Amino acid sequence: MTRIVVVLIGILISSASLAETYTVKVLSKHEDEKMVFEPPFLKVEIGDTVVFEPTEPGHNSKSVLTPYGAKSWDGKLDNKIEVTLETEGVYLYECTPHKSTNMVGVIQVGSATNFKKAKEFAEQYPSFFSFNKSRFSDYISRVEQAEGAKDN
Ligand SMILES: [Cu+2]
Repeated sequence: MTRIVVVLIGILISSASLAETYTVKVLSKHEDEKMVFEPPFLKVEIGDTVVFEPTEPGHNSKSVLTPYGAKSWDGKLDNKIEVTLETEGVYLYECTPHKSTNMVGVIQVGSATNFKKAKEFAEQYPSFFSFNKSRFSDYISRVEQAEGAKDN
């Protein structure tokens, strides 16, 4: 009995320590890009956490497309926000004040269950100006798709 408990605790500890935390910097300028998330594309596993770090003022992070059943987020301006991603699929997010300049990002959690929807959304994303117009599609193109994966 004691042995079973010890094994169970061991499993709990090892699975908890497997969850990772990633930081996305929210920037006004990065190299030759303006109004940008860094890194703009992340591939993580279910249960991992992404922290949006308000590195420079005047930005936020808000999800605009999440997989079915997943939690959305809506960060306040200049506030750090931590998002734990419990549902697999593709997540698209924006910085609300700079959506018109395509300040956007993509996170893939596990397999890309909603890839088609995400791609369509990104293609129709209203970009009022021509700045960085290809960003969403560039980031989406980095999503890894498993062969024969179903899409919902
Ligand atoms: Cu911004």
